Amino acid sequence: MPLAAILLYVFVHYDLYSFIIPYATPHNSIIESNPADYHINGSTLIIINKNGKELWSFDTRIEKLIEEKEYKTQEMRARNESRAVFSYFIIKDINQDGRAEVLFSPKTTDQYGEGDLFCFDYKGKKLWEIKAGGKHIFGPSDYSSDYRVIGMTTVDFFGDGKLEIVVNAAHMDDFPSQLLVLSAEGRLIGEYWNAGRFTDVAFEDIDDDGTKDILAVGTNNEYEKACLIVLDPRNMHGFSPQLKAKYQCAEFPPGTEKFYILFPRTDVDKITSPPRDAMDRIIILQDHIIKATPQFSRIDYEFDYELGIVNIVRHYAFDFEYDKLRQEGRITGVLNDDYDERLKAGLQYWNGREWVAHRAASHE
Ligand SMILES: [Ca+2]
Ligand SMILES: [Ca+2]
Repeated sequence: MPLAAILLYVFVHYDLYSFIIPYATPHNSIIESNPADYHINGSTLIIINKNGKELWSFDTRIEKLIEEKEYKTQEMRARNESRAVFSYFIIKDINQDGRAEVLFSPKTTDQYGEGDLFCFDYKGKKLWEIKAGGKHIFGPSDYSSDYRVIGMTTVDFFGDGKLEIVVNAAHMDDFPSQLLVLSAEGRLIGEYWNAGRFTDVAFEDIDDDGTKDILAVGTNNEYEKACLIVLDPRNMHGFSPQLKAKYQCAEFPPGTEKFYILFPRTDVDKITSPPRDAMDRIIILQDHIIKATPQFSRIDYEFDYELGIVNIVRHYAFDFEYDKLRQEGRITGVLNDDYDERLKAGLQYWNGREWVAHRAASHE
């Protein structure tokens, strides 16, 4: 080997090793010490790294903690379904410090004693904790502070890389439900109360001001209808628009939602389904379309980003059910364009004072 080649060989290898070796060790140690997965053993959460080695554990002291497989089933749903099924457990670098945090909400077999959400750093140090819900009076009744965390999800609302946490919480026994937005540090950014469960959320900057908006859907118990609520995470307070005193909470101001829309019941779902409808899911489509689908009729309602209705899509299953009920004499009517127009006209928007049958914002 000529001398020049030997020198080149030494130089290249020296160079490679001088870069690889010093960086290899800390990099591996980050992977080694980073939370990657978990087990649940009795009342204890056990955090493991990607090689399955135990890193640390946290004893919830809850004897009736649900089993690991139930946590993992929920995670699978969150991953596989096209709706944001809220997780009970998230491992993610939410504060952008290069290490994974662990977000954990203990779930119990009888669903009582829930409502806590913990955030741990990669070493198992508790960074913060919150308790969802609270003791409030709605109408004439006291509602206890027994709330469940239905689930949570993370989203970067402000485009700074740090993740905010959206928590879906619900009273154990009745309608009060709370959607919370927390910063990566656990600070409460906003909370909105609804007289009915939240079932799905989507995040999209619909007014193009640089902050993602929250499109939350669920049910409203007073009206027994599916609902769509548009919220700005920077200005999120108060309670859903309710007319009956039973559903109102004197402690909360009127809600700061941008839009609140109720969806019409169909003649089919009133016959075949339980009294109260709820939204199954919300999805943002291409071309600035928001698609919301109530769970019984499965009819797709497509809105533009100003929440005007642009399209209604009925599916085969609904038409089939309709024909069947018509043949049985339980429904009179025809499925045609007029039918769809009546559905569109059946949408109700809250205009800050009352429900109206045309597009309106809550605060205009
Ligand atoms: Ca982190
Ligand atoms: Ca926005």
